Amino acid sequence: MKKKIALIFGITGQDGSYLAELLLKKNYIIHGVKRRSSSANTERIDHLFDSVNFSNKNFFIHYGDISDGTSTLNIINKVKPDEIYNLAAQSHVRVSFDIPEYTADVTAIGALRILEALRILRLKKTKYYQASSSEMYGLLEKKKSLNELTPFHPRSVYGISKVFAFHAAVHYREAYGIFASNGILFNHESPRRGPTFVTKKIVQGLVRIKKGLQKKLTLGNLYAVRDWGHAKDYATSMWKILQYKKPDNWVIATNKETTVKEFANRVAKKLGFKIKWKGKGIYEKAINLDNNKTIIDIDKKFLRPTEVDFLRGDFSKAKRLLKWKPAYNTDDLIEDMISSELEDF
Ligand code: NAP
Ligand code: G4F
Repeated sequence: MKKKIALIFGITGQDGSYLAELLLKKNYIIHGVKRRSSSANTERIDHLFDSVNFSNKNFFIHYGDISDGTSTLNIINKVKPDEIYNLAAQSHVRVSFDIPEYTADVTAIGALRILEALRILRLKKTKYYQASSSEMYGLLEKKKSLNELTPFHPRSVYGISKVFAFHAAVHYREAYGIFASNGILFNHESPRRGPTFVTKKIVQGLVRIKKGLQKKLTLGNLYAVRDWGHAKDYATSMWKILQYKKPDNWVIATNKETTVKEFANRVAKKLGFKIKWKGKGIYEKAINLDNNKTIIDIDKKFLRPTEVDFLRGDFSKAKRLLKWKPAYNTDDLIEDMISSELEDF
């Protein structure tokens, strides 16, 4: 049987690396797009290919950038993939307050460039996956589990850009018959998570404190609620979304909520710290009861001008129709992140 060909934009990122592993196991030929950078940015995928020659027999890397429409179209035309996964984005919400125009160009218009390439090249059989985000929901009227019908009210240019890309996928589906699906993924983490996202920052920080390499961990809003799953589970959902009989929008989540503070408490406990919180607002801090020193404090530079206070996803549609459900719960995720962090010592 002819092997399926997948083209992954964002292959060097957390999700791209897990998706590439999954698709290689499923006997796909993988083409990935990598940005040029002055230092190595392939550490998450180096185990999958020959990083000097940029290939193995089922794995090929192309230089590209979704802010460059011509190269994006050329790569798609050359590869003529069965499936395109658009995971490429300026994916950091806080950073999107600092570089809004760039974020919109990559995260919103980048998705449009891929869809336009599909339209211009008339690649009607190529399926398109858009990495949509729970960040699109933003400001909520009520704290409840969010589903495919919940309206969007984004709270950052990142969220606005994802709403644009979401609707672009729906529009190209309706206007041109392109198989374009949205995975509305809630937060998902792993040992490969970028170091400035809060889960990785907490795990890395507290492990380093344990090892005597760092004095304290400084965070922002402790009371934001997130629905945290494992990126490995979420990569499986992306593939399932494109195997479904028709294009659609899908919520992928765990339907469990945890605050940033609870997440930090659980990591601290698993590492054997005894901590006590005191103070309020930006003066709140956690004391390490073994030495009476501050182990976690707050700095307002990590707060956002507007925050998404609450995210919890109802994934019942994906469970029913895609037969997808998460294998990892939040505790399993924390265990995996801690044990991987400890392996580095
Ligand atoms: P990530 O680790 O930040 O990876 C983003 C990827 O996009 C990286 O490979 C990055 O390349 C690439 N990229 C950035 N700008 C690009 C450009 N102009 N052209 C081509 N590639 C570019 O993010 P992730 O956590 O894997 O998330 C994957 C996707 O899902 C993103 O679109 C994100 O917004 C979305 N999402 C993530 C979550 C989550 O909780 N993780 C939830 C919902 C949606 P470099 O390696 O060179 O930086
Ligand atoms: O880890 P975060 O930066 O993730 P955030 O903003 O929820 O965005 C992630 O999930 C989205 C899906 O909902 C993705 F679309 C997006 O690409 C990204 O992967 O922050 C989580 C929460 C926020 O409420 C933030 O204010 O943690 C709070 N927080 C508290 N202290 C912090 C910190 N966030 C970061 N990054 N750093 C802190 O020190």
